[in-house]
Amino acid sequence: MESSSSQAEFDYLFKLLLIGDSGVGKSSLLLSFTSDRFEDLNPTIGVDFKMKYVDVGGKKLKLAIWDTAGQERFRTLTSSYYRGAQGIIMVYDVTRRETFTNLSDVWAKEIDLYSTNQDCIKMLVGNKVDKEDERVVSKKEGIDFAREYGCLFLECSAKTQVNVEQSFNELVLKILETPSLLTEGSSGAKKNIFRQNPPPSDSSTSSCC
Ligand SMILES: Nc1nc2c(ncn2[C@@H]2O[C@H](COP(=O)(O)OP(=O)(O)OP(=O)(O)O)[C@@H](O)[C@H]2O)c(=O)[nH]1
Ligand SMILES: [Mg+2]
Repeated sequence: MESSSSQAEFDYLFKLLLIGDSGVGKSSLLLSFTSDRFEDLNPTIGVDFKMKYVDVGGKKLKLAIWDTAGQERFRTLTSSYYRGAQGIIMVYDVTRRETFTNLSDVWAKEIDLYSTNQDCIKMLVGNKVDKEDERVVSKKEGIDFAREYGCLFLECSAKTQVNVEQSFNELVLKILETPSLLTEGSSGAKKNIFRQNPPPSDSSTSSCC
């Protein structure tokens, strides 16, 4: 995945959503992906948002990435952000078992309830693999969950950046391979607010009375 040089035009606009328990590293993954940085972040209040232009699969893409708060008190607010998302990244912390069990108890149910794109691509991400000594969820468990729920899957670390870009890359590639997600769902196709109006059509062909 390359950062796109031209930010003025793009082929598709994709809405992506990050969900998962508080503290699993959603905001850290987003910061790592968009700014190549890692720092100690405060818990997200409500919802945060970042944009990134990338070139993937020969297409210029504008990614609008919504980073939701994992804390339960924000659940009503965050549920409205599932609407229209072409990709949803479910994050858990490989060092905290409850963040993994909550995927089926909480997060998969939220997707079923609130996602509006039936073909929406789901990606499961096990974060914090740099803390291998503290790991309590095995890679196999992640693979099995992803298979059962029909998700893509990768383990990564926002801290070391391992597999962070690959996670977004794989998700976006899969969206590009899904025709139903490239029509009205990504209606930003070639949308460019700075582009001039098209030239007026040839008046000789006009059928106007
Ligand atoms: N070691 C390690 N720590 C991480 C990693 N990713 C995030 N953290 C730490 O985990 C804590 C929580 O990270 P956040 O990115 O704020 O988590 P979040 O999922 O956005 O949490 P909410 O906004 O409350 O939902 C922070 O102290 C991060 O520094 C990682 O890959 N490795
Ligand atoms: Mg956060």
